[in-house]
Parts: sequence; C-alpha cells; structure tokens
Amino acid sequence: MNEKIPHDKSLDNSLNLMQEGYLFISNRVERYKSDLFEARLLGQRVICMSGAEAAKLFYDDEKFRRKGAAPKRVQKTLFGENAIQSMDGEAHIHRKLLFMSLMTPTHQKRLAELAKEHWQASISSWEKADNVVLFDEAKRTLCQIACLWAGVPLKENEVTMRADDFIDMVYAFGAVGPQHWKGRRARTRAEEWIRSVIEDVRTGNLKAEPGSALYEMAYYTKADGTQLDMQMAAVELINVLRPIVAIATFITFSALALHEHPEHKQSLHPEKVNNLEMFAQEVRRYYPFGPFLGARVRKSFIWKDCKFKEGMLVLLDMYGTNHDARIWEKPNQFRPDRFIDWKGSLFEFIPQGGGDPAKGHRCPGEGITVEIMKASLDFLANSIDFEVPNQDLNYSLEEMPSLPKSGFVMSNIKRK
Ligand code: PAM
Repeated sequence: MNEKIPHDKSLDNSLNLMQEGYLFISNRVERYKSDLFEARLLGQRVICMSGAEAAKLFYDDEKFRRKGAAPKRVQKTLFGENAIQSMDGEAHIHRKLLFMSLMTPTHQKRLAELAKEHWQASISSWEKADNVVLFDEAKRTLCQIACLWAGVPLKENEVTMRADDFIDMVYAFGAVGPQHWKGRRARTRAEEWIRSVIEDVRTGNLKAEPGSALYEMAYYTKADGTQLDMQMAAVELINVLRPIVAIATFITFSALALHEHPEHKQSLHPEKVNNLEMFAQEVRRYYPFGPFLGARVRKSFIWKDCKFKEGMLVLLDMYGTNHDARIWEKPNQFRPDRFIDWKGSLFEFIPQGGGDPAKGHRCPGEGITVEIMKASLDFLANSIDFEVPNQDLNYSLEEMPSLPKSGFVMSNIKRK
C-alpha cells in the first residue's frame, strides 16, 4: 500500500466508476487535493492520476507498457484483441508508422473533401424529410467515406449495418449488459467482413490501390519480416475505419455547441479556417468522449513520493486534464478563442491521448478528426439553414461514451 498518496476508502470503486463516469477521477483529485490517488477497481489496486505532469509521466515508455492494460472487455469491443493499442517497443513503433503513413495531411485533406461532397449531396433528400438525426447521418456518411477512401467495397444497402457495427463497438467500451454484448457481436461481424475483404485482396479477387489503407494493411510486413495473419490485418484495418466513423460523436457535439453558442456562428466563415479550427478544438476539449487511458507499470519506480509498483494499472484522466483549471481558464466555459495562442503542448490537451503519436500511443488520427470536423462545421454553419425542434439534447457525464440523447434532430432544412 502507498502511504504517501490518498487512498479512496471504498473497498472497491468499480461501481463508483460506472456511476460517476467522466468525473470519477477529477471528483477524487478535488476531494483529496492530489493529482494522484490509489483506488481499487475491478479487484485490483490502481493509481489514478490527472493533469499535464501526470500525462507526461504516463507517456514515458520506459516507465509504462500497454500490454495487459486494456481489459478484455474493451479489447473484445473497441480495440480488437492484441491490436496496436496493446503493443509495446519496436514492434509497436513499426506498426504505428504504418498507421501514421495512412493519416498524413494528404489523407486528411482527401477525407475532408469526401466529407464535404457527401454532406452537400445529402441536402436535397434532407430538404424533403420532416426531420433528420445528425448523429445517424454522420455515422453513415463517415462509414461511406472511410470505406471509399480506404478502398474497402461497401454496397449502398450495407451502409447502415456497417456504420451501426462500428458505432456499437465504440459505444460498448464503458457499457455493461445488452449494450456491451451488442458491441461484441458488432465486432465479430465486422471482423468477419473485413477478413474476407483482406482475403480477396491477397488472392487477387479484389484489386487494391498501393497506398490505400486496404492495400497497405493487407501487405504490411511486421518488424520481424512476416505478414499479419488475416485476423490481425482485419483487426488493424478496423482500427483505421472505426475511429473515422466515431468522429460522428464529435460532429454531433459540434452541432450542439453551435446550437448552444449561436454567437460563434458568424465567425465560422468558410474562409476563416482558423476559426473553424479553434471551434473544433474547443469541441474536442469541452465535450466528453475519451474518459481515461490505462497503462501498466513496466518497472517499479517512485514519482512524487508515490510508489509505482511493477505491473500496477495506472489510469490517466483525459477528461479531467482537458478541464484542469491550472491549464484552462474557466474550463467549464465553451470558449473557442482560448485556442488563439495555443502552442500545441503535447500533454495539456489530450482528447485523443498525449505525447508524440509517432513514438507513443497518442491517436494518429487527430489530423483526420480535426479536418473532418472543420468540413462538417463549415457545412452546418454555411451550407444549410435548419431548425432545432424540441428534443432531449442532454448528455450524461455518467455514461461512457456520451452523446446528446436525441442525436441532434434538425428539421425544416434548406440549402443556403
Ligand atoms: C475509436 O478507437 O474507435 C475511437 C473512439 C475511442 C473513444 C474512447 C477512447 C477511450 C479509451 C479507453 C477506454 C477505456 C474505458 C474503460 C471503461 C471501463
């Protein structure tokens, strides 16, 4: 037991974690006036930590490893088993370079253009509809453009099912019961589908363009010179496609932000790219998506008088760090202009993880996320007029991941 840091008194905090959700760590950081505390979660002792200094420590790969950190229930839904998120060392860096090569500014731009085209093409059917649920439209659009960009064939009548499966994998990670099991079934189905696509490429039944995510994943050779087996190639290609579909959550929160803060709308002129970017960044900071991240102590060490014992699970508070008043003035206010002079620190703003994405576990797709969000915001603010009928726009900080309950319903949509 660590005497030097606060200990949560509960015998086991798992229930509190489910009840307090995104605020579980920051509630205790505040209560104990300490960036670090120890708790029992899922039958083990865990160190929870928050803030930029903690994030910097967390991304020191000599101190932490990822193998064995993500619980099986998260691997069987969100990440896939033994995938890139659970790798370490040279093998991890080697595979990460493949992911990075698929997410360069050229790819970001291409995906943003596709998003723009798809949004524009939706307008005429939206004009005829009584109302439209933005989250549902976004997940379908993102699934279509992700597959198109990646080179994965997707028939029109399959779009909803595949999009739902990707979203169900994401919305299962913090869930228990039916929603969790739905995520597991979605993963099984998606893996089966993508395995067969990879197989078709390898047997020559499907042509894949060199440089596309499909081609590069199908023919990637690991650091040891061998090819990924079919299952692993499918899991990793899903790790490229699913997070793009998950951007639907940030798009829905973007619409909510526009609705709650209409005073920003006129600043989102298509030419004012910086304003679009600041707005997107503030959406990623302010609204809840990733709650916390986990790693295991590689080798025992002491930090701030706290003993990090080999093998211990350590959780880093993403949501709390993005709302840390030492970093963010009035963190609970939505203020895109806080990003005007943003210098881009690697550990203070961590909606998709911290550190250097090429060297560690930070999400390699942040550029894609921000560019797709900007294209979508531009569309919502400048290409259409719509009404927001009465609906439940509340989102819960207890449910992980969260989303405005109604999915953001728009009505009386008109092209501008
Ligand atoms: C993706 O990979 O599809 C992008 C969406 C991921 C969002 C959440 C990332 C959070 C990381 C880990 C979750 C562990 C939560 C455990 C809850 C008990």
